[in-house]
Order: sequence, then structure tokens, then C-alpha cells
Amino acid sequence: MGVVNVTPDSFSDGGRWFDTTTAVKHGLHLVAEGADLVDVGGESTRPGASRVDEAEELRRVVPVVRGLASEGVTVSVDTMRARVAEQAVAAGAVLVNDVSGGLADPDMIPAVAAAEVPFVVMHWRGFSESMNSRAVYGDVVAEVLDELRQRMDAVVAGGVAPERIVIDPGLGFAKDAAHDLSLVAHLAGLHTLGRPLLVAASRKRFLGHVLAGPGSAPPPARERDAATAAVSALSASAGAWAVRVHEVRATADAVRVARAVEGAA
Ligand code: PMM
Repeated sequence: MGVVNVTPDSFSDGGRWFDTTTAVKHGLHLVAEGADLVDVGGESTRPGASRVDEAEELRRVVPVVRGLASEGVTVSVDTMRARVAEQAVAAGAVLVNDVSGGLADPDMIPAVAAAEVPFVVMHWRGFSESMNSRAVYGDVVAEVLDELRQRMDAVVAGGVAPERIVIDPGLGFAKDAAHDLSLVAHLAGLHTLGRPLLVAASRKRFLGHVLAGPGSAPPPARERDAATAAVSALSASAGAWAVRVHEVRATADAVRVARAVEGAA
């Protein structure tokens, strides 16, 4: 899954694909590099980010979804808003990726149920403004599993078919670097939820922490793509259904290698 953030302020690529034409071109480039689907979002969720209003989010997202879908690209929409999800599906998106798992907008679950599309349910504890203060766990793996299970139950109770749910541990969302690393170490455990797994580690802070030398600062987000590809290989080998990344080439190669190794086992 390649990422197109149509935002001025996303943490790793904000402002780069902010007009429709550039964003569509970038999505097509990601497909040429090996992406099987392209995730289009119009709201930054980086820690501390404030929310964009709905009209602006629609203005950013819908033309890009339409442009990519009309080129035959499989498009998902990254949104916490039901209206954006509905209009993106009408414009050709075939999957709704809601980082709040339906918690941010009470209309989201009914909208996804009616649209009959797959729904990514991510582990989420609250909006970006406050998420760092919610990064408190006794056993992060057990708690994320438990909270995801509760969310899946709520989504199914709201009318979404269980077989349409994809789960995601929500790396970096109300989690510090140690929490993210524990979750990556235990990805295979998430299969107990019985649904396909999406892993989105791309360029995130925990990779910056891993790459920072003793006493030196983490490299900037755009220098974390090799580290991202390493997580992609680990995720593929742990049986992930998809990995969500900004730079597709290295990840596509990493996933191919993981598959070849699996085939030789
Ligand atoms: N992370 C971001 C945005 N969307 N969607 C899913 N399903 N999982 C994630 O972890 C996730 C996401 C934040 O990263 P970005 O600003 O680089 O897109």
C-alpha cells in the first residue's frame, strides 16, 4: 500500500503532493514502483496535529481518488470522517482506512456497512492532540489485542461484515518507540484476531530512535526508507496482508525476498 498524503503538514511528506495533479502523478508513480493499492489521505495524524475541516478534507481527497481510480488504480481512503469515506467510495475508492477504527465519527460504521467495502480498524486511543499522553501500557501487546478485539466487535455490531475487517496495530499512535518495537516483535500474535493484518511503520518515530546513534539525533523522516523496508520484510514474514509505505520500491523488493525465503523453507 503506497501513501499519498494530500496535506500541507504530514510528518514525512507534508506539502509535497498537495495539488491534485501532483498527487495523482505520485500515486501512479507508486503503482509503477510496485504498489498494489494507493492510500489517499487529506488529514495529517502526526502527534500534536490539529484537525482539518471536513470541506477542506473533501476538497483535497475526492479529486485525487477519482483521478487515480479512473486510471485503474485500486484506491483506499485514509479518513476519520463518514462523509469523506462515502464521497471517496462514490469517486472510486474500494477500501476505507480509518485510523480511529470508527471511534472519531459515529456515522462512520453505518457508512462503511452501507458501502459494503473493506474497513481498516486501527488501534487508536484518541486524537493526535492528546495521543502522546495516552501511551501508557502494562503489557502493550495484550492491551492492543484486547482493545482491537473490542473495536472489531463494535464494528461488527454496527453492521460491517466481519470478513470485511482488516486490523492494524497503529504503530506510533498513543505508543512510544518501545511500544512500537514490542508490537513489531509480536505481529504474528495479532493473527489470533483472525483477520488480515496491515502494518504501517513507514518513516515513523520509532525507526528514528532505532537509527539514532548514541548521543546523535534521529535521521529525518525521509531518510528512514531502508529501515521501513526492513520492517516490511519482517511484517511479510510474520504474515501481514499489507504494509503501508511512502517509498514503495524498497518495500516491494523486501516483500519479494521475504516471500522467496518463505517458499524455500
Ligand atoms: N499512520 C498514519 C496515517 N494513516 N493508517 C493506518 N491504517 N495505519 C497507520 O499506522 C497510519 C495510517 C500516519 O502516517 P503518515 O502521516 O505518514 O501517513
